[in-house]
Amino acid sequence: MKTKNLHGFPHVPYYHPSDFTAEEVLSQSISFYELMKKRRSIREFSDKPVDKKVIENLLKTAGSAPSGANKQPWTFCAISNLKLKAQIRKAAEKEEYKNYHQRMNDQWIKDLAPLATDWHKPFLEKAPWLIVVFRKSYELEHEKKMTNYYTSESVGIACGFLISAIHHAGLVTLTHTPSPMNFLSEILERPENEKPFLLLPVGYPQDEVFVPHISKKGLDDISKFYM
Ligand code: IYR
Repeated sequence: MKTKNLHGFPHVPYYHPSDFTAEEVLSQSISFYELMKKRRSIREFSDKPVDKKVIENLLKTAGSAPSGANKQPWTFCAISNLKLKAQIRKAAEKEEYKNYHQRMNDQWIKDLAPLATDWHKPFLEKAPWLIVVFRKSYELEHEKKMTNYYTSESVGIACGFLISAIHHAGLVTLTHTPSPMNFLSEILERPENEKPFLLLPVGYPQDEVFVPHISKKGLDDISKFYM
């Protein structure tokens, strides 16, 4: 393979996935938007199984995300074990009960009302897979702490890849953030350098699912062009 040395490190040719014309670039940008805008957070899952191979591919996509100094500061725990899922549901509902009854202020409760959520989290058992994403703020190398960089940004981007891959595969998820989440470290026996970041139940939706009638801001509201 052709290589080039830059600052003493080997660089390999970048193979662009295709040579699209400007028209094709436009049509690609439209078709991806058309696909992604159909994505919704789904809380009602079918118990139809999803093959482990599918989850592996989704995680490989997440792992292809960019990260600070390419440190890849993440661990994706994929759980289909019924006992573990039941344990996670029980612990999450305990925290969520406190959230909905004490911790969230009136404004927060009001903001959540259109989503019709509450402290019950049956999807944590019903979805065939739970993916718990952990953020590694440092690595332990020979008992030495090696700091990772921009870990929240990096893991956030990897989660974006993962959510897009789940949707592209025809499956559904929701971004569940039970708070506090440390029970996940205990149940999954994660090391000290890993902190729970996000929980994604993954599976097929139930036969008939209704989602909140909400809309996204328009381009003018989210962007400003400087030309
Ligand atoms: N974590 C809680 C509450 C919740 C918070 C936000 I911000 C949401 O967008 C949705 C829910 C729960 O999962 O119910």
